[in-house]
Amino acid sequence: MAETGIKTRTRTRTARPPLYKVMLLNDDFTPREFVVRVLKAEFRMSEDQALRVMVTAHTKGSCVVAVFTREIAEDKATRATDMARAQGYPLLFTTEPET
Ligand code: TYC
Repeated sequence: MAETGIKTRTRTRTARPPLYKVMLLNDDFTPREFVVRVLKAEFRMSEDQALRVMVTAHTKGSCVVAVFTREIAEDKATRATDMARAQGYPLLFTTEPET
């Protein structure tokens, strides 16, 4: 075959893993200060960030806390929810795929 002198190359990019949102759900029983404490402890938020997320969930029903790969999102949601269960609060963190 004739040499064209044109070189074609295919560059393979490593696929990024799908991301999952950790959601904070509102409830009528968990104290606001406790929600803030959990957000700071499990998601390394500042007082300011934690307050903002807590108030958003409180007024809108839910709030995105953070985005991670699936395993980390599920792990953090479970740990944060367990922290509340240990104190007898119904506070709930869930995960969902980012669209
Ligand atoms: N609604 C709760 C209260 O009035 C506080 C709260 C905020 C609970 C956010 C959960 O995700 C939540 N004590």
